[in-house]
Amino acid sequence: MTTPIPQPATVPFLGNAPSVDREFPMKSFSLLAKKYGEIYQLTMPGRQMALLSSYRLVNEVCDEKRFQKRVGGGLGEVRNLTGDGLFTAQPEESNWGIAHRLLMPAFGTLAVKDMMEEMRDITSQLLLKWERFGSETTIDVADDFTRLTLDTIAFCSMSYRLNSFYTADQPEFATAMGDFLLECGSRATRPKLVQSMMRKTNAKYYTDLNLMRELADTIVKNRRQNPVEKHDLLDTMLNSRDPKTGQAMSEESIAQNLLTFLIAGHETSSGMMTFMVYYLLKHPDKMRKLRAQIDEVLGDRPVQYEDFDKLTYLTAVMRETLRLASTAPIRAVQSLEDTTIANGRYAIKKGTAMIILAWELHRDPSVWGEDAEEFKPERMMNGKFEALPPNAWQPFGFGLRACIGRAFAWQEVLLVMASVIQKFDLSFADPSYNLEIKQTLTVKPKGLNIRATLRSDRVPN
Ligand code: MNH
Repeated sequence: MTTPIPQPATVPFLGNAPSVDREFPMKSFSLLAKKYGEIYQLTMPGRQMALLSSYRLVNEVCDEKRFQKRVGGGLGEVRNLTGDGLFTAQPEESNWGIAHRLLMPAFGTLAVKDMMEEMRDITSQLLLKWERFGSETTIDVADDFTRLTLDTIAFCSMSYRLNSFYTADQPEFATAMGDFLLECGSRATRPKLVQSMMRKTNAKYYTDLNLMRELADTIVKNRRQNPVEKHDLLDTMLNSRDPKTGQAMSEESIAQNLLTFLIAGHETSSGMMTFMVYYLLKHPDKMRKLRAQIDEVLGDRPVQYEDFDKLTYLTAVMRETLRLASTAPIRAVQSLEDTTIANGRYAIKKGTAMIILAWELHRDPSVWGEDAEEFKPERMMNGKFEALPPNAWQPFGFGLRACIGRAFAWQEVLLVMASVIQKFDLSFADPSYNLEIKQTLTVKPKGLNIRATLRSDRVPN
């Protein structure tokens, strides 16, 4: 006998929509999880979803023989731009396999290692800006990290300089992308009829979309006509063939994947670095410990690839930051067949959206203990990370559809954070700052302003 999945009371036409905060759905999902437990369901306009919070249920739906990625909601809207590109492809779409096989080696640790100097080029722009600003200027960290990650992925993937550090506002392309992603999230919560009547909003949505699409098309065409020596990701996509089918990627698919890298590869990493700054400023003892290790390993010289393995505490801080603050916190899978989960307890229909709440998963006391809410990088080192149960820590997703950019993001964050902490003393601009979160497709701290002062105890490099 199955038990009904708990569900808050619904209202006519809107279902459970009134229970979900439009600006910050994740907060509502977490509050509902506290009230209804490890699984509950919601009826939203046009779809039904089950939300999972406990380790045991999430681990069960990570079984790829029974469940696979679902592209719906906000991610489904992103398809208007990126189509069947890697991130937004439906499981059955063949372009996913072609791009995946062709690009996996290009995103592997060895290939990413070769991008170190390009990443350093952009990092040095951030360091110089903060140095020139001096300790009196308030820095919007999320903003500058977003400039950095967007410029880095554009430069590394297609040798294109967005030059975001040279304008007071974000460049046109970055603004278009930010607005587009925000609107994708909102579209997913609106009834179709309401959406169709929002003419101004829709016009702007497609203007933003076209601006991005045109830039990507131009870059692909230019490169086709003017080949370069450099082996960046664009070069790989233009000139390699899928080892399995022998097929090349179409120009459309290349443009869609370039845009995919820009989308998937910037907010997640910049949000991660912003949360890291927040947690370190909130825990000065951890900041001191991290600084001591960075000084010990690097002294006064710039960080090199070979140093990363020795920066064990930095690695632990990164893992712990992504545990407490997974910047891509909401993902969906669906069952391949009608089934039950939790030893036959709950019935799940084929195709129902099952939402994995990483925010809750990463706080499950059965895995993380009673101090799960606390920021403790020590739990992520000295063999403890490797000993975690499977799928317990999954900020990068899991299985076939896990993040392809993990090595890229990891190297970028190591480089940037080691350099920043080596060089600057950071402090809250407002010492009474309390964490607030801004949600788009990803999450990041809202209104986190800091000061960066060149260290007085030494002048590195
Ligand atoms: Mn990334 C998929 C998180 C950085 C490119 N990424 C995913 C998924 C998560 C994720 C979670 C799985 C989504 C799902 O199941 O629907 N990604 C992150 C995080 C960071 C990150 C937390 C940084 C921190 N990602 C990056 C970077 C790039 C990138 C950097 C590109 C350079 N990610 C992708 C792509 C996919 C993906 C592409 C889709 C892979 C696939 O489905 O084949």
